[in-house]
Amino acid sequence: MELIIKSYANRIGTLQFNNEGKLNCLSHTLMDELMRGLHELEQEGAHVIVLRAKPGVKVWSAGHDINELPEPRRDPLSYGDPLETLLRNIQDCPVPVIAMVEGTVWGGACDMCCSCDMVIAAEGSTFAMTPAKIGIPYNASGLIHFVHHIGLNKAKEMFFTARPTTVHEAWNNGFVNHEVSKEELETFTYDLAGKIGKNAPLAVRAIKAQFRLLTRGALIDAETAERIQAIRRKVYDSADYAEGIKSFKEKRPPVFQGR
Ligand code: YXS
Repeated sequence: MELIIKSYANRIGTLQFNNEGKLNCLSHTLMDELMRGLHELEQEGAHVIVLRAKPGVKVWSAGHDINELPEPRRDPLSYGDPLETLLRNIQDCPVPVIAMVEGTVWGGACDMCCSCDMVIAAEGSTFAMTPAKIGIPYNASGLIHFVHHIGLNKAKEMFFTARPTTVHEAWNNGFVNHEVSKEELETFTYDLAGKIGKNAPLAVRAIKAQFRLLTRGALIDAETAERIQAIRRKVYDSADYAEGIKSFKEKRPPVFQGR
């Protein structure tokens, strides 16, 4: 693995992003390595896994690799998209996964934190959901994640404004378990991971599995699911989605026309 550094000690696995040059953006390769790392660490006997970036990063992860977003007219966040598959892999990982965050977190990387079982973030961290800046309709499972974690109004504000949420707001919203100083981030996180690692692994796994089943979101009927898909298709078929990606690549502000 090149874009992820995997390590294991005392029942705690660690997966560290290793692509600062591209701001640890979630490329298909990096996400494949993350999923492989989760599986391997669980097989090696990890009782808990920490996701992290290198100490001192300014950008923890810049989110989905925009260069790998599908061209317009294709769903950018379909069920089989590597990002969606990664999020489910984290949620379904039999052992708890902790996001240890410093720096800024963007787009799909925020949803990745949401999919983890806990988030411990250093002072000065921020979290921004930016699909509306790029012209992406997001998707039902992702939106439900945020409603569950931070409540409907805060989730709407995060998505509609696309502004970075401070770690203190995120802690207040329940998105972050602990806000700690940069100096104590690593010690605090691994102490907490150690507490989990010492508990009965079968019980911890069973409790995580029950949380996963109990929080799968409200059941929706087939017609509602189809209506959601129709609403989303109008957006990823739009000229605005094409403009969102094009403007990012041309390093200029997007000019959205509402069509
Ligand atoms: O020009 P070079 O080749 O040096 O590359 C630049 C950026 O193009 C690149 N880069 C990215 N490449 C692909 N995907 C990305 N998400 C991405 N972000 C950055 O990294 C190099 C350095 O970027 P630069 O010059 O902008 O650095 P900066 O320090 O001035 O600004 C850092 C950021 C993170 C504030 C800025 O790069 C930024 O705003 N990036 C986009 C963050 C974002 O909106 N991510 C969401 C991606 S879409 C997604 O996750 C979901 C699909 S959704 O949108 O639905 O949530």
